[in-house]
Amino acid sequence: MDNLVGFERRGCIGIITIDSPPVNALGHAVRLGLVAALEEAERDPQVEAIVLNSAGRIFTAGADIREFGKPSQAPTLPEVVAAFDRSPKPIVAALHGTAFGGGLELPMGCHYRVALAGTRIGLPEVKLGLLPGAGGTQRLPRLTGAEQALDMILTGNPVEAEEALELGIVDAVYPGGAALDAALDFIEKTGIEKLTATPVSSRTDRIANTDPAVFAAARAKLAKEKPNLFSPQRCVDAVEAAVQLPFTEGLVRERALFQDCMASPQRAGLIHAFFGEREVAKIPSLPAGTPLRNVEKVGVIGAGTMGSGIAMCFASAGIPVTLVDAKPEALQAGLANVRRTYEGNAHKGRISAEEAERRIALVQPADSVGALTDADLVIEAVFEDMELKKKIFAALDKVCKQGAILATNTSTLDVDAIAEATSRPQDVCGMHFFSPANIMRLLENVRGAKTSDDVIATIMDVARRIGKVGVLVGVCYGFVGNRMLHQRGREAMALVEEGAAPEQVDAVLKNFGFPMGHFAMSDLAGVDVGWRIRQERRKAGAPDAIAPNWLDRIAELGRYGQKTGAGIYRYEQGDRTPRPDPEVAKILEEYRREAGIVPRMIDDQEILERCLYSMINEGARILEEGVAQRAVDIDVIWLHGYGFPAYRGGPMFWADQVGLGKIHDTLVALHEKTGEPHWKPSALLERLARTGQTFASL
Ligand code: 3H9
Repeated sequence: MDNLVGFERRGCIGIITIDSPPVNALGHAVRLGLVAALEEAERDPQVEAIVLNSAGRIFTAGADIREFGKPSQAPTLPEVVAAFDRSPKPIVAALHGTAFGGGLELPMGCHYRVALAGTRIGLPEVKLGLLPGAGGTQRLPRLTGAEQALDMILTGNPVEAEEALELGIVDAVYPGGAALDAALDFIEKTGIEKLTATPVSSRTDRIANTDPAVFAAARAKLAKEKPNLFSPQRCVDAVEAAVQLPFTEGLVRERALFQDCMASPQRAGLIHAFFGEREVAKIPSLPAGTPLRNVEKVGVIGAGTMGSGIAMCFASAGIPVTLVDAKPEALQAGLANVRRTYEGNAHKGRISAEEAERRIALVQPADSVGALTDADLVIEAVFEDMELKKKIFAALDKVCKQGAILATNTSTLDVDAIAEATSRPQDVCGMHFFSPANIMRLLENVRGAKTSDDVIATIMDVARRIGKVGVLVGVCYGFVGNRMLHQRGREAMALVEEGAAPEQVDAVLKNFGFPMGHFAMSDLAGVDVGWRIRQERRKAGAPDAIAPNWLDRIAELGRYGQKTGAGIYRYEQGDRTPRPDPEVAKILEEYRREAGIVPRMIDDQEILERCLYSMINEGARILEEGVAQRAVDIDVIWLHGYGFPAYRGGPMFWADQVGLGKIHDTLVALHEKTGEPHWKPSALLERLARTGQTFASL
């Protein structure tokens, strides 16, 4: 326990070093060590100044999130920070890598902060449903002013050391070397006798003339943009307390607000989402030490929106891509999309113009798969047509080098059937990107029946390298995300058929926290996309092909959604706001009359339960079949691919909170009422409900 925080003296400087891998989180043992080391430094008469340093690549990631929800153990983090704040000897924090949350609050309890260039400095607590609860809401405004502090605390986004210097958060930035050396140099250059132990808490210069309108503006913005979130409002209250109350009273207020956030279910959901994102990278079925294949060159087949988007995922990560399309116009359009996107990024200042050109140059065009002989990974992203895909994979089998990974981006077709078109099914897998591929973080990596372990390990690693959240899934129609979406879609459609308006269904989903409703999303994706897939499946005589429905009628009228200015909603020129359309109401009326349906009033609760419980039941089937490894994998897919509100933790986590018994009973009632087989609770849900267990307990 002792060696998580070390103390040594060099001349007249005491050096406290946190060494608690992997991220120097400020757990109980570290807090004890910090207090002990500080006492030692204060006791030692030879120590005139103290440096707070840490080992490893991250200064500290803040409080140990794994301790949240458990009884707090003294000394608490606020107590530790207070001890540093009142130290009679000047303390210089030596920041490097990342200083987040409590990992910035502790340095703000020090008297000086020195950072290496590029250090990321921030208070991301809001992303976990919290607020900075170790004095961050009181000290950051004192360093940089309330408006800037509010911005950092409300977005949770870090600033780099150079900006932190301009903002007054750090006192000096050093270009490189070790942070400890930077701090020692800072002390030497300043002159140890000139250092003062003046705490940040005693300062008022930056907050003295705060305009109260800053808080009103922040509240108005939140009410508009994040009306469902609990902690951001409390962040504003806490920063307001910093300017209105003396420091110690402000701290008391911060503490109370922090506890409110800690007790909120949103905190639990967001922390589940945080750990979930990391958990999905772990594949329990892969033997330890599974080797990775080398992926340095990539091929993408199909230069449409999806293909060019996928190519950009690699180019952005510095990996060269050959973009293949047999149609010259399509290839040119794909390249133009790449150029437009990167130039746009440069224009908005997200990347430099040189970086944009470098990325554009990494995407090389080709008109045939013959150009992919040396590709390590090939991703096919052509139209959803099994015969076409089989032809492409047979061709790849002939030209690609041994050991190349052959992936399909299909969202609906059978990866195993595609693999059989090759002589090397062990090298074939799915990599299901979400549109727009260069932006959406989710990547469903699909394991086929014969996909080898090293291919799986490699594509999970590739996901990480290109900044995606890769989740491993098995083969089935729609994989995990779309298979569950299909359930929600069917219910949304049925609810409208029975009498609800599309905008009522969408409003319920938006109030739940989805960024957009189901039908607004259909309009965005293009009503024609689903329509064509339905037609294909009907033509192919798929046993579960959907009977003609009211949405077909909308598509048949050429109302494809946003891109045609009308779909399920109507759109005004240059405006993406979905507006209810009386034309659609008429189409629906007609459709119901012809189908002999007498429309009824449907309440919001029924809409919510039918849309979401149908998904949960499908999620349980997916788990039962082993298509997803764990409930958390399903949660992460929905959080990153479908806008499931992060503060609800994901569908399976949310279901656990609602209670599986309640969901089960509702499903049984719907099954009895309608006789529809999809309402029959899955065996897994049935068992968990009966035994009082949760998905999390599996
Ligand atoms: C806070 O400070 C509250 C205070 O205001 C008030 C308190 C009273 N605790 O992400 P990685 C684990 S709230 C425990 O893969 P990277 C992580 O789960 C905190 N564990 O590395 C993973 O474990 P595993 C505010 C943590 O280099 C391993 O460390 N701070 C914590 O890609 C490696 O993590 C934050 O919100 C933690 N705080 O990214 C920062 N952080 O190997 C949260 C990480 O078992 N952390 N772990 O899967 C991060 O944003 C990133 O982890 C960081 C490193 C950028 C630091």
